[in-house]
Amino acid sequence: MTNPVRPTGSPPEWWPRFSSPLRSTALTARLGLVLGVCFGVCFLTGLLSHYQYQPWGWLPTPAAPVWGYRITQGVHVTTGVASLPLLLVKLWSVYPNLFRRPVVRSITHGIERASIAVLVATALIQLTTGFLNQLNWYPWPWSFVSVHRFLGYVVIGSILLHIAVKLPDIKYGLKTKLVDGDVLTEKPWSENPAAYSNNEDTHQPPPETDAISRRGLLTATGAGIGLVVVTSVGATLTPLEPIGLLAVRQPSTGPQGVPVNKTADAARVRELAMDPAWRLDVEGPRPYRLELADLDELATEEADFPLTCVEGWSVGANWRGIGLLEVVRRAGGNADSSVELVSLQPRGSFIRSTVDGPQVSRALLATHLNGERLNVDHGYPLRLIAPNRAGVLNTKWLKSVRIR
Ligand SMILES: Nc1nc2c(c(=O)[nH]1)N[C@H]1C(S)=C(S)[C@@H](COP(=O)(O)O)O[C@H]1N2
Ligand SMILES: [Mo]
Repeated sequence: MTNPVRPTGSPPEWWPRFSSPLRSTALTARLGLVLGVCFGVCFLTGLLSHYQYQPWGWLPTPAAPVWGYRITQGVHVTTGVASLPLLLVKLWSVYPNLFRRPVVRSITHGIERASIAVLVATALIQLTTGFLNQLNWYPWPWSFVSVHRFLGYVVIGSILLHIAVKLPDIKYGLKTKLVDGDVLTEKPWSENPAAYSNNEDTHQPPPETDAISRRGLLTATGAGIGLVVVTSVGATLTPLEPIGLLAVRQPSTGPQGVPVNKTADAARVRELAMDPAWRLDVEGPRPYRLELADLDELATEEADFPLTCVEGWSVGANWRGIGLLEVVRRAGGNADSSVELVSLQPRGSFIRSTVDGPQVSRALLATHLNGERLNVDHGYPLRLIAPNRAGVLNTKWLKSVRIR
């Protein structure tokens, strides 16, 4: 059997340094397959959750299922996190190719190399910035959402190109069967050197090393992925919370069993929110105001809507409040109105949001969370909570409702 990845360039003298018996087309192809699936799922759920975050005007986000955003964003963040160790191991499995000379052997080969450079660079930036975002850390000056979305298209585009270019190698690598004991290659090197594509230049068997075994490598890769996933997913799956080392927001860290991203103090809104003279201005064809004393009487609707942050954490929660539609109707609007909600918070990116379409009929202006009056950090005296909606769009500490 000929190996289509057999390199044509001659290896440098020190090439044998890279002769790890673990690197093979079979290993790289399998890692690539798993990584490709992870990236694909991550991309699709990313598109969906971006749509839920910034829907097109003519197709507002549905209100059902109420946990929709929890699933799309949860899967997006989890597959993204799992991709990071996988990508590192995959790069390790091929990086000796960086040292092949000449660097560019033909125009097509040059294009292929350039496309891999774009793929590796954008994938690494995408995964690390996404990971830092999940840790609620934004140490860069650009707008995360637009850059992340743009890079998503670039990464997926270059993956498709990469698959097309490497198809013969991928087919060859995946054809190599698993045999018990030796996980990835049918035969030892001496019987089938072609399977060890990166070593064949030396025409010597791989050196005896006491390095990690192939099975050990796979176990370590799996364990690495398991570790980051399991320690992050505690942000979504409550039973895993105690081991959520990478889950920065956990239910038990916030009042009323719900995490808080921005406290009333951090938002400089505490005084305004606690003011007994608080009023909600409802602006529309028939404007009116609600006072604190009106809220208790009106807040009779209950709903179980999860709260899902774009950073990936989420919790199920029970809310009580006033139906948004009722508030809108009293001011002369209806279920087709576009409703803008504005916060008392003086400054910040998330001080207003708009509810459109099916969510208008299901959203609540909440006064209670998990059976208690809202804690000021959760938006006392009144906050928006809507089904199938990103956390950032559930504006806290409301001051006005505008029907447009
Ligand atoms: N006014 C205002 N509302 C806000 C925010 C904010 O910073 N200011 N943060 C949003 C974000 S990012 C999330 S995830 C949810 C979190 O709600 P919680 O603090 O009650 O958990 O509130 C949203 N509402
Ligand atoms: Mo958030």
